[in-house]
Amino acid sequence: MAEASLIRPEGTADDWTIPQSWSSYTAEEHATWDKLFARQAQMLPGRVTPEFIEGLDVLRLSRPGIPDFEELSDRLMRATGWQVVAVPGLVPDEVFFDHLANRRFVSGNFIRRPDQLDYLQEPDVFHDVFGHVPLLANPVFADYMQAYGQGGQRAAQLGAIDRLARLYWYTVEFGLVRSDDGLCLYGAGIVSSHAESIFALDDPSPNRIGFDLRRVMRTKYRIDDFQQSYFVIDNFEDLLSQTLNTDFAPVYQALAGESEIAPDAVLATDLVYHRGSQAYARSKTDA
Ligand code: HBI
Ligand code: FE
Repeated sequence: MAEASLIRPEGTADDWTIPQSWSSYTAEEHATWDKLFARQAQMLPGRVTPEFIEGLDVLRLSRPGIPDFEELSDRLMRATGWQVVAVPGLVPDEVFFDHLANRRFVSGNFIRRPDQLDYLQEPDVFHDVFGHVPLLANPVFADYMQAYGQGGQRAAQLGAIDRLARLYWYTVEFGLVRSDDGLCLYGAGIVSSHAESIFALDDPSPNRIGFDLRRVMRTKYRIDDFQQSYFVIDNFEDLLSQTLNTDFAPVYQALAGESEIAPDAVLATDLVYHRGSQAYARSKTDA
């Protein structure tokens, strides 16, 4: 995350939270949410991990349209002790980690315009709430997200935030998980995107590789295009145990001596579910 670009906007608290101002959403903004929600809720069953579908119920509140974070947080708090707080957009890494470590998920309070339905760079309320919140209702994933926040605070002390950002990117944002009959989606960046929900599972161009913590922490990623590699976990319990039971300090030390891996690379040591054709044209910005 480019820190310099994140200037705390006027009226934002020290922890960068702002009022959601639910009553100021327009009918068009609520309609945009309903349109995005209906499209994804219709196309995801059978494609997304079942825990996501189970978690979707937490979003089915008393009214249609953009969820009211107070009502949403009441329900989420009862499920896993999490709440959703509004922020103006991306927040500095340390602020982000502190919120996660305290079971607060930060969500942009703005929604994309109707002409941005299929893609926007900055996470809006649909990406953050539809993409991330349903799995926060799953106790194991909820624990993983808090462990990630705590790990982030430690990584910040060790100057290793970029390593952890890659772990977040290739799991929380763009992760796949094994199921009895193939691969399923779970990453928020995928499930909140109609096109990538199809691309990530069906397109022949990206690699699909078995998740390995150190391998992922060495792998660069792109922020403005479909992923060139997706990493597949066995289940959330395994992902959580790899995070909880690892002292990351020696891992960061070891990684410092190892080369970085390009986003489209396949290593001889990889567990390859699918070797991508990489035929898909790309923009050229590595993160
Ligand atoms: N801020 N609002 C917001 N949402 C995010 O997902 C987010 C962020 N800041 C940093 C960040 N994600 C990632 O770079 C973390 O891995 C640090
Ligand atoms: Fe996200």
